[in-house]
Amino acid sequence: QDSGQRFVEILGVPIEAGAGHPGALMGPAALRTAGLVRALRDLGHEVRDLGDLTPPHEGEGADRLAEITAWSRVLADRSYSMMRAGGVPVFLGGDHSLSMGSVTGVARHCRDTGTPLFVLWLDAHGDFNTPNTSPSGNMHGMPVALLCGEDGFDGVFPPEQRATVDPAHVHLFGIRSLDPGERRLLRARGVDVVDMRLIDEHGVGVHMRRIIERVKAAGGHLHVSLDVDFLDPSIAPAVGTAVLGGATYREAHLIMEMLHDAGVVGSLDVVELNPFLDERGKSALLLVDLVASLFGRRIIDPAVTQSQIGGQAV
Ligand code: B3U
Ligand code: MN
Ligand code: MN
Repeated sequence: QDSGQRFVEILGVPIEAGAGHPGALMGPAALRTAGLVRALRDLGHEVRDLGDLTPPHEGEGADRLAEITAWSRVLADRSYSMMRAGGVPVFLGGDHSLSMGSVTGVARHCRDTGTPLFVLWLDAHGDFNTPNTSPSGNMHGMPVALLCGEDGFDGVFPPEQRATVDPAHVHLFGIRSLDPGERRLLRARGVDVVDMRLIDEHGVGVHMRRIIERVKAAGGHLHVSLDVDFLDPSIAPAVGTAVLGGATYREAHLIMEMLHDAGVVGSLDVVELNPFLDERGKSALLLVDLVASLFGRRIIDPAVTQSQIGGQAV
């Protein structure tokens, strides 16, 4: 599970049918332009760029649900085969509806291998709407509900292609915008929601440590899904659904560094980057730096050991 040892496979998923604003389909190109591949290679990783997934033809001109269904099926199969290949898959969005496919593929592989799957969802939003609760109808607000097996998504995957995530293994992090229906559902399903109130009171480190320890104790696979709107819009303006009060530059880097040191991350989505809304590439460049932190970039090897600060991970 150590992301420092295995090769990295990058797949662009230029989908924007799940979002309210066009532009996310340019996300993979912007992340490559910002130097994602080079940053990972400079850290000593073997990186295979698989290019972009091709839009499935069935989806074109159809309604958005049909389009996302077509993408999700193709992507889930691809994600599953990337997992079987043994690397760390990195999915570049594209809007957050892509996680319906990416995480389903990861979940199929974890089911095969008997590995407990945990999901860390870094986002301003809960993304736990269903077609019945969604105020907007936008599918990027629904992927976690689909992944947790909620009703209303019957057409997306045929039953035999479905692979769900236990809602008790989902950690939503950075949350500051929930719709009434999804808030009720999240509570009913027992999803762990680390909202901004908890982050302000305890700091991100306390909650990240708690989540990491849980995944480690279970010998689990952690899938990280990073929505650009997790970050404060002042540092990452390139997103169609910006919400004030997001993660700071330093909080975001600390999270990535802790995840790297824990060695539990087995797959990653970087989603919702809308380069049309960026300011001179600053959001794309920040995302590349965050991914680099997740894959091992650090300021200096820690000189202070764990025991010196009372047993907490350094
Ligand atoms: N919860 C709202 C807003 C939203 C969720 N995810 C994003 N926006 N990106 C909705 O439309 O479901
Ligand atoms: Mn969001
Ligand atoms: Mn999201």
